[in-house]
Amino acid sequence: MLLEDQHPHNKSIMVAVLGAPNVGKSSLVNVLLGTDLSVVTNKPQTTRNKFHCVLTVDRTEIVLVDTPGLHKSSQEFNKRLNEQAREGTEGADLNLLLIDISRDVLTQFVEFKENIDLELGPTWVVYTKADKVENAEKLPLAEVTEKAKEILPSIEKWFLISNKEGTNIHELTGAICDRAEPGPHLYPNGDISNKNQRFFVTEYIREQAFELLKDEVPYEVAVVIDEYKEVKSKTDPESFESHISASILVNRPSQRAIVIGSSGSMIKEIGIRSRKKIEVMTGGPVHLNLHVKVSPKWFKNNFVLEEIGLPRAKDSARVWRKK
Ligand SMILES: Nc1nc2c(ncn2[C@@H]2O[C@H](COP(=O)(O)OP(=O)(O)OP(=O)(O)O)[C@@H](O)[C@H]2O)c(=O)[nH]1
Ligand SMILES: [Mg+2]
Repeated sequence: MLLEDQHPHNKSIMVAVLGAPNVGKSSLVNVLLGTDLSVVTNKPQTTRNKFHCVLTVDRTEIVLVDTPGLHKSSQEFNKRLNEQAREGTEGADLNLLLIDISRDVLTQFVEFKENIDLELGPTWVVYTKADKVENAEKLPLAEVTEKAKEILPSIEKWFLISNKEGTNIHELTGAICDRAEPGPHLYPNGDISNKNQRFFVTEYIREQAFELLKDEVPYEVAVVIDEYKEVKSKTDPESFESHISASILVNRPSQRAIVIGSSGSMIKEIGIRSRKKIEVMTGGPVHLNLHVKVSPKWFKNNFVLEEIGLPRAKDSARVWRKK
């Protein structure tokens, strides 16, 4: 019998999605996938981990690697985010470098080059947010891209897209498929990510915390799962419900009060909104129990950082000595 992942017409390609914070990387991943898997907010540094999102077009598997936005920072936490982005390029056959055309374009290339600090393989520039600029298609993007090649010689071609309006998404998908080489699929069993449901539960809770909280609070929030159980439904023994307890970690007691909100209104809203998205993912009812815990300077604590999938970076400043 012919194994499905070894079908002679199978093709596969791994594509790293890179760029500064807030340029629309996770939005593009979701638009290509056709589902809201990756978290998107209007605040920069929403994505904290690199991970695979899998899309299959006919016999071509496209493994998209969403990554955190690359930026300059001397803080340990941000260094680990940048490291995730750099690691996202490992094994990639193609890099998509996203550039927001509603911001200064050449500066983004220069800063990207400084922050990635790696020799990149084949790279396509994807200019995003075309809908935000009037007559965007008339911008001299061909000339700009030529200049950008002096900074990043691995650039091969460019696209102008809008995630919001779907402009040129079809063309981009087609070009990626054409670029894929014959070979077995990395995810032959139909998995759509290399991260499990626990990961996405923490992401969907954090996404709502990011959306609803202001100032520094979203950046000083992390989410960890305390308990995750699938139990048979009492009303319908054929189906399952998820019982999930999670903690929202904050840095200071004052932030705990903010995340709880007056009479618990904020934590209730975070719970209601994130539960809806978790239920879509699990396909069944979810009982979500949220707690807020003060964990001072959790973003400098190696154990917490490891737990939320941010291991030490090559340029980590601190040496975590054993006692
Ligand atoms: N108008 C417009 N807004 C967009 C477009 N693409 C993304 N956005 C918005 O830009 C913001 C950031 O989008 P994300 O997809 O989270 O950006 P990101 O690059 O993944 O950001 P980080 O994870 O923080 O690095 C969100 O408010 C999106 O709705 C687009 O094509 N047009
Ligand atoms: Mg993102």
